[in-house]
Amino acid sequence: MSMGFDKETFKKSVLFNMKNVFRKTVEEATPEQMYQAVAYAVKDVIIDEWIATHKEYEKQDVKTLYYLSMEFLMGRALGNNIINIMSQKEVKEVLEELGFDLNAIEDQEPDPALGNGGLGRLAACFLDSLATLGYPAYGCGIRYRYGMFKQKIENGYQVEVPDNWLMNGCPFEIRRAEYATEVKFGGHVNTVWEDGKERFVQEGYQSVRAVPYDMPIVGYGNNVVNTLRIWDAEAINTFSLDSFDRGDYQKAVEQENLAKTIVEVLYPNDNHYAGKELRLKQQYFFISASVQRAVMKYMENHEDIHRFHEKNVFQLNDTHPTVAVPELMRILLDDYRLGWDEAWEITTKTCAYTNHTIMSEALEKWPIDLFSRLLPRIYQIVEEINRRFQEKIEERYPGNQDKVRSMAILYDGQVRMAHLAIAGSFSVNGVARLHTEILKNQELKDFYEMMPGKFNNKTNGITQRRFLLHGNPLLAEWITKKIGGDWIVDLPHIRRLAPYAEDPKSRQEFMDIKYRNKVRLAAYIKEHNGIDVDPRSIFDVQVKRLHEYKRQLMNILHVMYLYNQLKDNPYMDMLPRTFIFGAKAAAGYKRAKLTIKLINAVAEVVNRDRSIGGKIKVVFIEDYKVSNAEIIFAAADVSEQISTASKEASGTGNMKFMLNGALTLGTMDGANVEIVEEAGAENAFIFGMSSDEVIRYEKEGGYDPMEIFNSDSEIRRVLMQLINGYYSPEDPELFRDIYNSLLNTQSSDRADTYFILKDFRSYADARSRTDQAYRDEAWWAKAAMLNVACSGKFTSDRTIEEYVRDIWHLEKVKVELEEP
Ligand code: GPU
Repeated sequence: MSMGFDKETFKKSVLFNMKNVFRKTVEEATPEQMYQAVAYAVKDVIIDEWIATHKEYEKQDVKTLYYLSMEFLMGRALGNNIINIMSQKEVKEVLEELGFDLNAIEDQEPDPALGNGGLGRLAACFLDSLATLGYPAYGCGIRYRYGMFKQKIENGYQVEVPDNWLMNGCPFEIRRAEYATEVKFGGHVNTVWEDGKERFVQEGYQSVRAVPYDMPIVGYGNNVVNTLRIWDAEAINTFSLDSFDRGDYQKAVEQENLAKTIVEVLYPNDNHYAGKELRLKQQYFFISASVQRAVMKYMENHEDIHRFHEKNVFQLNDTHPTVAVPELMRILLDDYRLGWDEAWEITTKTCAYTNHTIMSEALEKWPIDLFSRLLPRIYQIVEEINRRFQEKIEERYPGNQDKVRSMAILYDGQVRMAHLAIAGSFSVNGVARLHTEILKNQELKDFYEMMPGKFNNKTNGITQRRFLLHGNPLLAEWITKKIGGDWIVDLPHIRRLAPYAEDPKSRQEFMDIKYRNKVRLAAYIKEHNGIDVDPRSIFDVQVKRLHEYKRQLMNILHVMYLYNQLKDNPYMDMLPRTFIFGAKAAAGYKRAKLTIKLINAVAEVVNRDRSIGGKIKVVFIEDYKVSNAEIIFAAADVSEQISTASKEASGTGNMKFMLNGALTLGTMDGANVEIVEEAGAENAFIFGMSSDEVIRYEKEGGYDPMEIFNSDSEIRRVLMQLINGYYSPEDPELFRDIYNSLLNTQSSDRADTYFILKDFRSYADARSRTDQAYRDEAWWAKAAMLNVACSGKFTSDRTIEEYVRDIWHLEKVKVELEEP
């Protein structure tokens, strides 16, 4: 139990907050009001630790990490915070005494979904680990009014519903008006002379006031509370009629509107660059505010700006925050009047960049006209960075214009943000071993050759506190009973579970827990989808964003293929299997949305068909998000990780499944490679082309999906069902686009860009191997337990320790609480 926690005080605090916030007694309260009152009471406990942590940071004058990210996919805070202050048992008891159930109260909290998928969730896991390990860190981001949309399925189609997560307020956040800063857009740059030196001033700009809201990030049982700082935008001048008189009316209205729109909504694109002006505004808005504040904070208790990098490090979560490089330069040059070389040295010793994809459509390339119009002073600085960087390239490769062209920051009318990030950072890392190798040898080869020392790998990780301790309490308790609780803060200890994989009784206990978790998920599915699923069937799960490269289409095509086989032979020897999908598609991604419709259309036909004896069920879980993810991972038998090799930088869902004892059915892509290495190839089902083969086909051609269509009648039959109305009798042409994508050369792309038909047979074979393996329950239990036992590497605690050792160089801080 946490030092600062006392049951009676806590109960009083709940009652007090109920009265103070809602003017109600607990008996009169709705569950939602009870959630709020409990959250405020928990915040009361956290606040003392929060204050103590920051006192300690100041006292020790620590080096601080700023994790700069457009996305933080935090998920619900209440349950996690209660676990991390180690008071779950006590809070549960207090609530029971008051007549409430903790789980039901937790369910009242909206999921803060200020992120799309893996990249945003990684940021959230990192914050959890940083606090738990005691490292001084801020997450810096945007307080979007609307987060990731809520997904409704209507008539099989995805419908996007706005996510008004702040509707009832957020009890954990604190508005910090005292740290508000101004962020400027547009106008032009004027040169004035001052003390014989040029000074650049931005004039005729519009600006907004950036106001930070702080959320506590609670470490596990160590009194450390870090901060997620998300910025809201407000109008700089409250609207006044004077401005009308002064003729500034138009500008005042514009500034008001700018503030309103800038933080309005999270762009729902994952792994995709859309080039929207408002998105660039969002990027500069939160970066300028965060960097200004970091510099100000540093100067509050340091004299010498030249040593800024000794106390501060900025980690850029993909290229989205890359304007931090020219923004820090701007502050050093214009506000602190440093020379270019000294400013550049500080900047490049402060910034580090993480790459999260090699998909070319995700690369950010801003048109120069847009970029320079919106950020005129920043653009000037980028031009100078580019000029000097090109000089460096020429120095290194005299006369080699190809190198200059391939590496330039400004090229072909565009600002290439990845190149700016690499030039401006002292470290460039990929997120899994294979991904980093591909960066070094293919995508960023030229950069690697010129500056090999910058490149390093940091294989992703996940927090076991949320995805096992909170999400799977049955398994968590059982593990702790067997081997003690060290795994909670030191996941590699979980290897002590391995010997139990040999023990029949332990296997039985483990499988019973899996079964109970499947019952829990079945109940969720019944309640939310109205579908009955059999918890004794194999739960075969693919949950992640919908994207062609992740190949949900291959999965559902294979379900169609199995269904055909069953229709031909209803007595086919096949274990009952429930195929579970969960995925949001970007609102403008047509083919992804059509794939969701296809999955639901297949579900509609298959789930109703009594002739197949319930051997196949297909379930599409609506609104996949962090809170239901916790329930889904706990219940999975098979983890579908089937991206085209080379395309998934790492994946992190794969790790969450493993930790919960699902077996991986996957390609040798991303972190799957390392998962299989840890778990043993014999405890996974691997299939498909290697990344080398994929890359060779992409370079040299030689793949024709039509050959497969012509020679494989079963595949042909499945594909024909996309265009003969088998799953869409009311509109036989409905899935024509999907059919075309697999067989007809698209405008610029090869047909079947993601090698679905090429890998199909190998996938089908891997799936039938899982069916065979599941028949041997003892074997399956052992393999599943070994997956859990071997998951130690994939804790984000390990990832963070590697970032600290190789990149951030932070010191661990201990926080002692004074006796209450
Ligand atoms: N990722 Br770029 C996203 O979730 N969104 C993005 O915009 C970009 C990358 C993911 C990768 O696809 C996934 O493989 C990786 O595990 C994750 O970032 C975290 O590194």
